[in-house]
Amino acid sequence: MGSIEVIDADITTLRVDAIVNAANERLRGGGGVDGAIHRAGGPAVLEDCRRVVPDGARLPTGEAIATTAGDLPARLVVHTVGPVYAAAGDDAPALLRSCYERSLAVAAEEGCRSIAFPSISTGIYGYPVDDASRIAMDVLTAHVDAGQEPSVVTMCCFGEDDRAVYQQALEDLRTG
Ligand code: AR6
Repeated sequence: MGSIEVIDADITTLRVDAIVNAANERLRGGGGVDGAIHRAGGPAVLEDCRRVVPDGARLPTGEAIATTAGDLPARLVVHTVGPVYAAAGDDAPALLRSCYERSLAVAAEEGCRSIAFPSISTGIYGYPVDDASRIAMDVLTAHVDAGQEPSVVTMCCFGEDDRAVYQQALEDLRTG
């Protein structure tokens, strides 16, 4: 049986098979959780990012790709690119959904049994957290209910306010 947990934590501290990074299309680091992951993971993460997305290339929004986790306690990092809310328009929900789905699929290909997600797109990329939480929890509950790997799923919010929003979205789904 799988599980979903919503926690308030720094994702760089989690000892899971895969942590997901809310990256950008260039995959060269940035602010927010991306900056925290590169700082904690060290130069090996950036080096592997250069290998999987060479200079001049990009990882399309809604896609995901795995790299080493360097010095992090996780085994690997799955980088995904969330939609910039103001720019994505009507495509924003489908693109955000794709981030969660593709990250799960990449982690499964890598043999991961546990995975932790940050609140993709709701920081610098401006996605309203209420709407984002419903999409995220919809994908994650469907995945776990289908009995697929990675079966141990953590939604790792940064701050109690966000944690409460994601927890509520989970409970709303569970109670129909
Ligand atoms: N652990 C868990 N969550 C965190 C952490 C952490 N250590 N640090 C921040 N968050 P953001 P985005 C939360 O802005 O909106 C970067 O520059 C944060 O509070 O990191 O997808 C990339 O390179 C928020 O809830 O990602 C891109 O250019 C959530 O992570 C751009 O930002 C996501 O906020 C991506 O923007």
